[in-house]
Amino acid sequence: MKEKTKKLVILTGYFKGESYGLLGPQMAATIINDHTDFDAIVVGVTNQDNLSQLKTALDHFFKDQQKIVGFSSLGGRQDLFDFAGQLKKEGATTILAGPQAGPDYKGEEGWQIHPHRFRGVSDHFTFALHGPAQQILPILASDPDVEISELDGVLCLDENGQMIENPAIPWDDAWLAKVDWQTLYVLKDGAFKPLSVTCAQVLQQIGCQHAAKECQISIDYPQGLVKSGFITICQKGCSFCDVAADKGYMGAVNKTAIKEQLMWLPAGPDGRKIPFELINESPLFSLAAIFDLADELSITLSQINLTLRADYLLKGLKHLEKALEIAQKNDVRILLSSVGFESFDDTILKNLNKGVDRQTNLDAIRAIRALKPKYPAHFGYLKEEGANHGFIHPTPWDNPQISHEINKTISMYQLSLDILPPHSTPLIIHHASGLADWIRQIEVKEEMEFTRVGNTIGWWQTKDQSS
Ligand code: B12
Ligand code: SF4
Repeated sequence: MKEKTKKLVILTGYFKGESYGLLGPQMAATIINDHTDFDAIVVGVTNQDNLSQLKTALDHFFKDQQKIVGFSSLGGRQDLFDFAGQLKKEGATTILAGPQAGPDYKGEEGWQIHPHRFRGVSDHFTFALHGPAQQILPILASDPDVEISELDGVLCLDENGQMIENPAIPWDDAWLAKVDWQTLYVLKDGAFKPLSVTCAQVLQQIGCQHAAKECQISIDYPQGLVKSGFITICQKGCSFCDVAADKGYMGAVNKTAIKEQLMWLPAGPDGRKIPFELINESPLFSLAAIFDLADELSITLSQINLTLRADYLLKGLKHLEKALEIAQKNDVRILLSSVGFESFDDTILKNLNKGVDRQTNLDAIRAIRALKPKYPAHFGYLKEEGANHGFIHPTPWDNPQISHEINKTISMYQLSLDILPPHSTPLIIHHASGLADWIRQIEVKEEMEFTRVGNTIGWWQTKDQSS
């Protein structure tokens, strides 16, 4: 094969010592490698990485070529936003892509008249690309004179600094079929070194069913405000969730694409496909079908990780048992890697618009615990087995009574034993999530300002407290 002459790097946030795959960025790199004359790699950048070494590695990688650097799945990391800005200043083409690329590029709603709000990162990037990766193809295929500002999914500034925003094209299963998992690199000794992915992902659904329908919800004022009350917002799915805001629910991926994704999974040392997370918040109804596809492909699986909601778990319990029987026969492990319990208090669950109550979460835990002895080796849900279930704490609605009740539930049902993660996740309010609408309404009504922390809203601190 002819060696490719042009290069592109996609930088993403990553965790030190890990070896998981990055579905979105790696799918984008695969599409670029298969359809352009660019050689694209993904580099996972950890919090511990030295950014001047990263710069050296990029210089070395691109040599005298124009640097084209995509940024995706940054998790709000300001250091990487700033790094993009620095590269752009030095003449590189910097592209913001992946989930929430559009809102992060444009900035928070109303920032122009409310200067404390997140003003976006349009200064740091040449342009942003919102939505499916194949939209990059006309950009990379183009001659330098092509008008990028007219292409699908592009956000950029015109010569007067006005925002141009073109709608993204719809998701298309034909482009969701292949992921080359060999495209992941990390920074080591000032250069990019390939990283073998040990846990990948298979995309079975785009977005989440819970985010399919918009409805009006009421969310309580935060604790500690002199006034109390509630705010009404229009919301699809959980009020804190970026998937709900970014993708909503775009439906299931077709069988052909899923089959191809399974085929492209690398094999581990034992010849079986490496463990993968099935991306589907309601995976139990179609779980057995994954085994059928594996049979059709004559491949053997090793482990399927599931991320799901407590109510979907209860609804699909019979299907889970059926899948576990098949798993046992085939010596495959099914791991409930993350059940989104989020809280054990009804007020907090209501404000998160989780769509489940405390009792549903407890019923799901009872069901999981009852299944474990039946399939001890082939069913996992414990933290020691690699699970990390959703538990959001602290939240703006905590008060002594709620905390007391949650602690009572935790001890009564011995949740610390097998369910709760070692550390809870504090509530994070991304500026484009439903809760951001809630907090902005409070700011306007009560004439107060909450602190902004990069692209998130610091609900725990008002501006006058921080100064
Ligand atoms: C799969 C997944 C993962 C995987 C892979 C992550 C990845 N970046 O691919 C794993 C398990 C590793 C993971 C980890 C984490 N995740 Co995650 N994850 C998801 C999940 C379930 C699906 C996302 C997905 O793959 N969608 C399908 C793909 C095809 O879409 P996509 O990512 O948008 O990518 C397409 C385009 O955007 C585009 N694209 C993407 N990158 C690029 C780059 C370029 C250059 C171009 C041109 C195009 C392009 O091409 C892709 C194909 O068309 C979502 C929740 C959900 N149900 O959607 C959460 C989600 C994305 N994760 C989230 C979080 C918070 C995390 C963690 C930080 C959690 C943690 N605390 O550990 C980590 C850190 C991730 C990291 N960077 O290391 C949040 C993101 C919040 C945010 N705004 O950043 C989400 C939205 C969950 C949530 N409910 O809030 N995650
Ligand atoms: S948090 Fe989970 S269940 Fe809620 S909308 Fe997001 S993806 Fe769906």
